[in-house]
Amino acid sequence: MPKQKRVAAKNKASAKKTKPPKLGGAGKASQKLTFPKDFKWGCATASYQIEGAWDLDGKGPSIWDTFAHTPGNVVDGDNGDVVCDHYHRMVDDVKLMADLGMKNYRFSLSWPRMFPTGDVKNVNKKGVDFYDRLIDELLKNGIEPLATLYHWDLPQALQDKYGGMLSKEFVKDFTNYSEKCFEFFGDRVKRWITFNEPSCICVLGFGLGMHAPGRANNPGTEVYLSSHHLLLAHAYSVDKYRKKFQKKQKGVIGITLNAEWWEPVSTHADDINASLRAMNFTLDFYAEPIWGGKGEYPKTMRDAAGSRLPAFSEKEKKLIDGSSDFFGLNHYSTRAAGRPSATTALQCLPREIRSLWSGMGSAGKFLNAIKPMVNPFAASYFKDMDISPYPDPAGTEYTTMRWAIAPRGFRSLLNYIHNKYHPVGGIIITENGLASQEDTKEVMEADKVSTRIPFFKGYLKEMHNAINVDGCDVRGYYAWSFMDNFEWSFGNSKRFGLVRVDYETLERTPKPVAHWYKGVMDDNTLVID
Ligand code: GBH
Repeated sequence: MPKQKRVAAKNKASAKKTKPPKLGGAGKASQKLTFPKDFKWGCATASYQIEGAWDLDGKGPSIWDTFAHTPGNVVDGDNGDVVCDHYHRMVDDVKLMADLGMKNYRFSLSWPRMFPTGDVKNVNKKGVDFYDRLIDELLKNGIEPLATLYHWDLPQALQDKYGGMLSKEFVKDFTNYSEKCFEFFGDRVKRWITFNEPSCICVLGFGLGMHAPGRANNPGTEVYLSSHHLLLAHAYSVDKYRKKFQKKQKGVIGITLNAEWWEPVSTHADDINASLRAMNFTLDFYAEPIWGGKGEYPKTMRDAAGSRLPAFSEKEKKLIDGSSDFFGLNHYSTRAAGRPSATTALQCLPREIRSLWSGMGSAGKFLNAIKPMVNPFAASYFKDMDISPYPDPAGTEYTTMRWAIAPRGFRSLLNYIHNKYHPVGGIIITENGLASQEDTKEVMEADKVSTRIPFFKGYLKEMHNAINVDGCDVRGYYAWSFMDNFEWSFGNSKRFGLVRVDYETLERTPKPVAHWYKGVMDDNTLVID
């Protein structure tokens, strides 16, 4: 049998053997896991993924409009032109949120909707008005807003003008933009996030070219340069808030980082070091400057990248050190890491191909994206990291993104962050969730037996363990996402919502998981039966 077929047959056989994880058994008393008092429960979305109205009422184009409008970048040629049309359905959406028991809602502000050219001197009144109405509507419905200033939709004008985040000019423009937002909305918004997921922005946008602005040309420098400017923009913006607004507005401001948990594939020191390097290059890259106490990048990264990784000046170090009132964390999955090995990297290729390729739209794009990972000659962020992914343990289950379902990894990650950084203000989970296939009404009705509710049960249970057993300071949880939406380069093909969106009729239908989640939020308690 050719090797490929053998592997496929083996996968099929092992898929048959593995049953869905049992969370307790019949006859066992159900377990009630209560969360800390004042725990913040809610859900999250982002502007480009739900709003639509991409060119209405004076909005300027963002780099995601440009990226999605370029053929070959997004699966099925999908884009955010209309998606959920939240821009026109906002009042009903907020009402539905309230009906589903949401007390907290994380959304993002679209910079080019309010400032079409990116420049704060040129304000689009109608764009500001939309967010004014959204915030008022939320408060009217007893929902506390958490606003993200940047969830990936940079004004295209700033990309054109100076290369966006590749230029230090970005720092000033972002700080000015954020200042306007504090001014406009800070009387009502008491929780702010500067950037959503620096690692995705810079690694996918400037390393793999899989996200806007779609660059993969110089992954050995541009990932670092864009990250550096992003962190500076974050620090200056927080400084602005603290000095000019915080006392009066009495809010908090922080940043959201994304991280997988990288589990060492063996107890061999080389593998343990490799898994730590993976944590350094993904999470600590952005966490250490902010919470590490010195305003510096991880030593492993400085050693590996040398002068390609810019250094902070003494003044900048002071500014960035401690520049977050809480630790925002987005978490989705766990992976195995070990010492570099061409063999295991190849073994993992089927998984990378499935998840990466289906997100790349075209073969040419995909090849372009894996070049920086596999080219042994060119300097790259990936080469600097110097690890290999290893295959997941047999029997691992996956979401439809091909991300492993591994709740224990969530607990490990929370412990890692808590023990390494002890963040003031605690950790807030600003995203966690899954895509699962729900293309038909029948499948949706069967959600109780699909992966969705068990996924949340598993992850919430491990979060509870991290809090109650391990003593981690976790203060909130926002499920991703309120409704199905535009999943970036995967387009509308992946459904992350608690609420189903029919993209033909734009009808919203809460999935069974939404009703289940309401129970958890209402009682501040997770029941495992
Ligand atoms: C977030 O990013 C975004 O903030 C949000 O907009 C998006 O819709 C949502 O998540 C869902 O994707 O193949 O096992 O190595 C997600 C960040 C980075 C999480 C890559 C999963 C790969 C997992 N993702 N990561 S794995």
